[in-house]
Amino acid sequence: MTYRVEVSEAVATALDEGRPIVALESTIITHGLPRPRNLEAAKEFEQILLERGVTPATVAILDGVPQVGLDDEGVRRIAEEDMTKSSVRDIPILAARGASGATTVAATAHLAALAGVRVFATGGLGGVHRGANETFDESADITTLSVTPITVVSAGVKSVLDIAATLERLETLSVPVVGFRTNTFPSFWLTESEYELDWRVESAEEVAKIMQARDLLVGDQGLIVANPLPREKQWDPAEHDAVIARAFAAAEAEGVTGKAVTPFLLSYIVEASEGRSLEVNLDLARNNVALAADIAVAWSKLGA
Ligand code: PSU
Ligand code: MN
Repeated sequence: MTYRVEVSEAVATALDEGRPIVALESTIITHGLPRPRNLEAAKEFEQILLERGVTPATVAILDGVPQVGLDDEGVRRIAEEDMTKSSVRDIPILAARGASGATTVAATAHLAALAGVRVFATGGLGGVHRGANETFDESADITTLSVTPITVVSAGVKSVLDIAATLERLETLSVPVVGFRTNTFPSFWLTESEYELDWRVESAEEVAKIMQARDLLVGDQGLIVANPLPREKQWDPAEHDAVIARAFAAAEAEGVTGKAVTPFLLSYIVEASEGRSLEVNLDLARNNVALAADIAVAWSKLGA
């Protein structure tokens, strides 16, 4: 048996012709957003790309085969099936068993880059969890991006993580982080965090040039583009702080650990905010998909 990554016809054609492509993750759909809104969101993210002349490449593992680019049935499956949350280390196990999995930022970045896709939009990256000095809970998103040549557009990392430690780890692992028209690292639902960034970019073309320089001077390495929501669209900071404190208390009371932590906190927060955090989450994801489209277009124009 030969193991392989299946690239959809649309993505294969766009790759051949040097046209812009943006990868999208499936864990945000399967585990990060509530049903049935998640199916609508998955279709909407693809539509934002299509409207800009960009080919969507939603990534998931279906019946053991990693897919880069899903058809309508594939998109329906990631929204409706209880498939496992899968990082890079899970890929060979799912492949050997013929099982299905939703791919995290790490697994999506890895599979998309393997297929030759160079730009990826997500909501928030995984990072270093609070208390990681005891639990060692640091997302494989971070280490994967240190060895994977893909540009990820995200609204920073969620304020449920240890943002300072996440930025330190990215520095240690030589993953560049640039703020898109901001000097401050965003914190997902909020436009800002208290952390300043070293680098700010003003345009998608500038990001594409950094990617080109990276390929020539550094090699296989990710690039994080931090894209904040406009302030008028952020979540109310007071409600944000209160709900997050309750979410942590609930996770601790229920003894949630490991890879269940992120989905638990996300769904708790949606419920406790009566859906207000969800609208912000969808807004920031759309915002990231649109910027990723611009970067993919700029990248394809460089013909690198
Ligand atoms: N952040 C979100 N929504 C999500 C995730 C992160 O706002 O759904 C998902 C992403 O797929 C990310 C993963 O890669 O959680 C990180 O999980 P962990 O912390 O277990 O590595
Ligand atoms: Mn973890």
